[in-house]
Amino acid sequence: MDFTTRFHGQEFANPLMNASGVWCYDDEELDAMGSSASGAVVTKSATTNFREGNPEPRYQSLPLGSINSMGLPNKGLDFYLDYVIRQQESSATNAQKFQFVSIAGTSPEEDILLLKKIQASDYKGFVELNLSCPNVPGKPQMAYDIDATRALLEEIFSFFDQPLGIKLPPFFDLVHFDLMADVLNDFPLAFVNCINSVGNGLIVDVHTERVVIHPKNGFGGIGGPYVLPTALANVRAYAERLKPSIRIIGTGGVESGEEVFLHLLCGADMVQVGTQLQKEGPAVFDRLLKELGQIMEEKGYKSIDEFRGKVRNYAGESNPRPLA
Ligand code: IRO
Repeated sequence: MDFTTRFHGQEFANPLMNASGVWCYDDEELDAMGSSASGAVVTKSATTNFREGNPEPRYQSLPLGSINSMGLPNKGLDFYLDYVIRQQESSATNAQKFQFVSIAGTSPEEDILLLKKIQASDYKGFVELNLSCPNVPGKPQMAYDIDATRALLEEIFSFFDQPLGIKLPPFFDLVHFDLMADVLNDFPLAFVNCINSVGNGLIVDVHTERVVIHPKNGFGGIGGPYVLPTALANVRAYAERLKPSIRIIGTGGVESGEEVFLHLLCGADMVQVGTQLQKEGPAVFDRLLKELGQIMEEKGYKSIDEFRGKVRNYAGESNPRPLA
């Protein structure tokens, strides 16, 4: 089965990646992702300096997904740049996988400083700018402010010339998709990644009558099967609205090969896995590829490009985007 995925001139063995935040915090986790069957790897969203993150417990696995309020724990941008540059310069067969560095300043000013640091480094690859972290107390999810997002992108593209994508929070109103797509289409963005966790959900244990995580009185980002319809809607909404040069990474609700297939069918170029990777560890990628291969075989597809973006409306018509 041919899972080969082209993404802005880069070729990956398959479209699967970790979602930033899961299995990408330190050397040990990143090495394990490197050895996994994933097509690519993204690093934990980085700030300028090391951050401890929020108090524990800050992650809870749930029957239908997960809730987290990690609070951006990370080892600082230098650590992730060094790691990825080392991998890229190595002769390892998996060196090609390390093409995505995620950053998340706690202010627009910090985002700019992080990007200037990347620009001045030897890193060559994609940058995923996270404008949607829901868990830093007192800090809004930047991308919900559409005017502020435009202003930030204007400043970024006045100096930054490496391939940049942004990680978006979920939107729920078609007018919001229109407004955000109008902003994104005005910039030479390489990709959008949708969606981040559904921010500020609340999980309450009926027996103890308590919330299940400590930070923010229990409010946290929801992931996993709970969010699949929202994730697919966001992927499809941007596939219908963005210019073809802005590619799409689909994230949210992948448990099996079926959800990988659905993300691709709705228009995702690559697909990230968060909650299920946390549950199952990096071996999840072998299973997902096997299951995706079985679905493709049953349907008679030999490559992903044969069905990518071709979801049909109720009348049976499809409106795929041009391929990468
Ligand atoms: O709490 C986190 O570290 C976190 C981040 I930066 C994010 O973008 N999304 C998420 O669910 N958790």
